[in-house]
Amino acid sequence: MPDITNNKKAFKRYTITSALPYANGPLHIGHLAGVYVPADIYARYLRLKGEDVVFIGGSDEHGVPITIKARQEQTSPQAIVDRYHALIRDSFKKFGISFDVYSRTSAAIHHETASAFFRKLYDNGKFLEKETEQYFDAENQQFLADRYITGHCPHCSYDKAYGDQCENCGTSLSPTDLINPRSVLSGNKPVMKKTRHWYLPLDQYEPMLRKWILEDHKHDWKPNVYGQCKSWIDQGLQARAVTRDLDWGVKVPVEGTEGKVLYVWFDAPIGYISATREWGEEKGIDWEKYWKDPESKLVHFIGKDNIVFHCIIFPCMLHAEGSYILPENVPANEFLNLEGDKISTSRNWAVWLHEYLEAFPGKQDVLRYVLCSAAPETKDNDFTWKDFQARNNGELLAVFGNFVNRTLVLTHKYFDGKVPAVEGSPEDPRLLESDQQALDALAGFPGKIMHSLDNYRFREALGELMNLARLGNKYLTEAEPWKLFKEHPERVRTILNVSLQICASLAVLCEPFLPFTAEKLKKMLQLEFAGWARAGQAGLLQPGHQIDQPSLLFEKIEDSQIEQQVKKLLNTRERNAANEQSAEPLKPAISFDDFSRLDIRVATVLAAEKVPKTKKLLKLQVDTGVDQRTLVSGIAGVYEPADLIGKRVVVLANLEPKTIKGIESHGMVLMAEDPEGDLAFIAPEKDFPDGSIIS
Ligand code: B3M
Ligand code: ZN
Repeated sequence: MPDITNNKKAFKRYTITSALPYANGPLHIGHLAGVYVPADIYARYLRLKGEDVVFIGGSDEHGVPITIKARQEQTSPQAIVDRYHALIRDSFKKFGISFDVYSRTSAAIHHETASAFFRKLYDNGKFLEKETEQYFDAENQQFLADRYITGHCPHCSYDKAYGDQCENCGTSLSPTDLINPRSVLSGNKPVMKKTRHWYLPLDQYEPMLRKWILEDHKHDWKPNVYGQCKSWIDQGLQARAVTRDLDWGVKVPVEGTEGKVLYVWFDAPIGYISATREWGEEKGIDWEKYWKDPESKLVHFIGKDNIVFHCIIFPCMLHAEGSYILPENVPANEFLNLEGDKISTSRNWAVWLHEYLEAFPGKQDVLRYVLCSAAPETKDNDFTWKDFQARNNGELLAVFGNFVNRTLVLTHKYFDGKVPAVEGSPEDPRLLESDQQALDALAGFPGKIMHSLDNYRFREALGELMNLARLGNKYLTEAEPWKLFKEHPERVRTILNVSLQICASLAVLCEPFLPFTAEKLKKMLQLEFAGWARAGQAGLLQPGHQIDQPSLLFEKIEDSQIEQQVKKLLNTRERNAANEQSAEPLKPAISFDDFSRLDIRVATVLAAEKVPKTKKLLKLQVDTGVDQRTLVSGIAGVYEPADLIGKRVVVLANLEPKTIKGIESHGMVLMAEDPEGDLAFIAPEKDFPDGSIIS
């Protein structure tokens, strides 16, 4: 991993953004691990150092996934985003993600900001205007952008690739790349229709990107991020459409463009700017310098699927606008898997944050800890409940919690909760070598943790924090003050003073990672504000300082609690397996009108015979209550003709007649089919007269 602390440029302030989650579903552990825990650690760390920081978050409320969800639930996009924006914001708050502002892209200030941004580029001739043919759903009278169209992926043949991306192989696509394209709205084959759009000519920015990324950031960007950018640039960049024919989004601010909005990936990153503006205007702070002053450091926290948008497209937009700085770093993470499988919303393969809190109330820091320890920083990583339990019981509880608790309990036991002074008798040195070693090691920790954090190595930083707790635990265990009090009370004073200094530094240094624990521990130690600079020093707690009664920082997580979670996932896995085996995917929604055009009724089989020279077909004579008619049905393999006479069936009576093997078939007998292809007639539960309507 690159090390950027050696050629560190000094910055006056920090603008930290975290990807804006789509407001079309709740948050899960993958979101936290990949983006928000690292971003929050970074923001808290910088604040603790006294830096000027704005930490930006918000909901991404435009885009096709949201309108599709609204359609599925037969409600408005606004209702969908209102619901999830509230849920998401609440989860972030509960997990201590310390945004300075959490905004949303349906806010008026965002529409205004994004619109002005587009308009400036438009007025300065930064776009190409092109008329092209695009897929159109004739039945729904709608252009099929992005996720409104699906088909086979040209790279991996996955049959549910979208018009903007294949979720199986990760390739980004355009609708015309899809093989056998279908409208998500109607299931129909789309037609081509002319439309006019604006494009950002990325190819024109290639020299700028080459210099800025491939040269200037060769050594400080993560290899996965740098590598993706290099491959994009080397493949040759193309103009990208930044508008869409949709009615949900930021309207294109150009006359005569009704029915067109900004592409969601054009407006969403501007959401970072709108949110900063909202924050600045509310607080009376000059927000623009956070985006325009070269002494501001802009850092984007994102997942790996967003790299191209944050490293190539958005920087081109910012550059084209002309007054903005570019990101200094984009420490994108890989993905977090769950118990060996890819996290998936549609398959409910996830640990949802709101459900976690129901199962483990008050244990936000435990999840933050585990997710940071297992963060997918350099490769995809796996979350397992066993690991979760082991890290809580074996690390947080057995090391951190145990050390702090023993120190505080002993301080109360021997010294009524007053910090003892380091003391010695004239013939004793005040500090033994072991004490001095512990204090020296303590002094080195803030620097080590800082070095890791400055390089976005959050796992490593957390590992160092735990090493400090380990140091304390070992020191206390080996010093055995409980055996010394009677004969050498002055040793006990020294040992507990040293242990308390370690506790105090832990309280300061753990704050970015474990904010709730830090707060509790500071309260127990009655430690008033102490910034990063004081950590590691032996004088954080002065002799005579009164500390509070200790309470446990962490609790044991029992096997039964873990088994419950594992069982829940096993159930999901079973359900998914059953669904994947048996159920065909749902067909696109139809209107009630569509349905009511079907004439389906109860009928009785009057006669049945095999259709000559076929294996499967039977010719049936049925009474539909309104007429007697002939129809042909493919059930000879399942039913013997003789067994069918008098059988109750259900018939689609207004299907247009069709000639099959020379016989005119008037309608269709409805049947159920299981995954193995076995067939069975369906019929009303009660003995209803022929002609009864099914509706
Ligand atoms: N909403 C995509 C995502 O959640 C998108 C991020 C926008 S960041 C400007 O993966
Ligand atoms: Zn694919």
